[in-house]
Amino acid sequence: MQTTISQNLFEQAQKVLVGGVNSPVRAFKGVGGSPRFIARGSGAHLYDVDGNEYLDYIGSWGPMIVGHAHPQVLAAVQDTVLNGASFGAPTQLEIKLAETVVQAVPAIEMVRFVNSGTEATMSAIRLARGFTGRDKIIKFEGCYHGHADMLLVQAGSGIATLGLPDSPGVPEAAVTNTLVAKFNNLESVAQLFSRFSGEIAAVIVEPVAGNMGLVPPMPGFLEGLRQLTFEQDSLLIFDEVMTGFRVAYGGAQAVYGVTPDLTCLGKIVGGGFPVGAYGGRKEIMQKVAPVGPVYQAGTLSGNPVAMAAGLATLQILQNPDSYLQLETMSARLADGLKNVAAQHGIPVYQTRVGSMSCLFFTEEKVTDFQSAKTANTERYGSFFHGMLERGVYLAPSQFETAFVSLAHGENEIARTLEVASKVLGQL
Ligand code: KE4
Repeated sequence: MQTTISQNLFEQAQKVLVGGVNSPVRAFKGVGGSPRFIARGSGAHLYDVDGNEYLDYIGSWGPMIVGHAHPQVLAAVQDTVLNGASFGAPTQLEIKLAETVVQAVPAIEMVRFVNSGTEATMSAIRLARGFTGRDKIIKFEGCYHGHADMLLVQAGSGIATLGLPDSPGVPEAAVTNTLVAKFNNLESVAQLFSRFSGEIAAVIVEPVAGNMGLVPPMPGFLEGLRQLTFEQDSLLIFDEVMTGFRVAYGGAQAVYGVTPDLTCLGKIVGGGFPVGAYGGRKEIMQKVAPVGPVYQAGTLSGNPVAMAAGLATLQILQNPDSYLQLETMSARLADGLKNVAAQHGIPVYQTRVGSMSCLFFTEEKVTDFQSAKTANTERYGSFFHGMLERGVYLAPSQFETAFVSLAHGENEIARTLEVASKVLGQL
């Protein structure tokens, strides 16, 4: 595969863009090699600057669930942007998308749009602290909620721990109130609640973990978090930036039947444009400025062009067959990959929830970050490059999630499995 232009662009990019990218995972550090520079996307495919075609399982890390350059989304964007890009004043489009979100997610009675998932989770935590008057929060090892200081925290040793900064530049003081528990381990959460009873404002969790590879909640885990937070007068925050409108139109809370107090959204709700959102019960949301004292603001929040892209995307997803198709194609992909790996004697652990899936190169059952880390990242890297060379673009890290879109049909899945069989046969 010829990638000369991508390589030249990568060299040029690294002179002015840190690492040549605007988000670290794109630099291929997790798998080696240099990234492909994308010229355009269409449906399930990406085309790089050297003219190579790829079947895309990143989908911009989740947003492109209806496929790239969907005509309805493009038309909505074009119609809107012709009237101007941004006004810094309210527009009707913000009401329309807000009403659509409120209608889709019963736990969201009121919503605030922001510009990224990071802003959504950062604001939801500030709101939870303002609403409860408490400072501590619980997050889970291996869950990622964006790069706000208080969430860039690694677990220390032991099961239930005080957070330690996960990045230079994050002062101890910023994470002193961040407690770290283990995903799928209610005991580790109960320990923190008994140790810091009355001090914990909220538990924030990816209801389906998508940032340590894909790790589903075990039966009872989310229900247990709901019970513990209820008993302790703490808020339960579902970070559905990745799962919102992804695993179901109503998100993971619709799949598992657990109702959080606050929900964070992103990715799909912007249809590929920079949109995040947080929302929840009216009595909580009323604490946010300008109605309440909890301050949060944003120049481009509710940007009309982004609202139009999000609205058009959700309107396509409202077609009742959408999630059936996503489910069918994703199951075919996941089951197919598992079978092909078995045929070649490669130990893998496959996970899937809706149209999110992950092929862990380990023989362990993956239920949390520790077990996810048993995966053979070298072998994943070889698999990734073998697939990329043959025109299938997977996540450039073992600890990410693969996404199927409505544009991935039978032919696309069959092609993927055919290529995977060749690549796994050579591992
Ligand atoms: P953003 O600030 O990147 O829009 O959203 C942060 C975020 C929050 N919550 C969850 C559950 C997320 O998955 C994310 C971002 N996801 C990563 C993918 N693992 C974005 C890709 C990237 O960092 O470039």
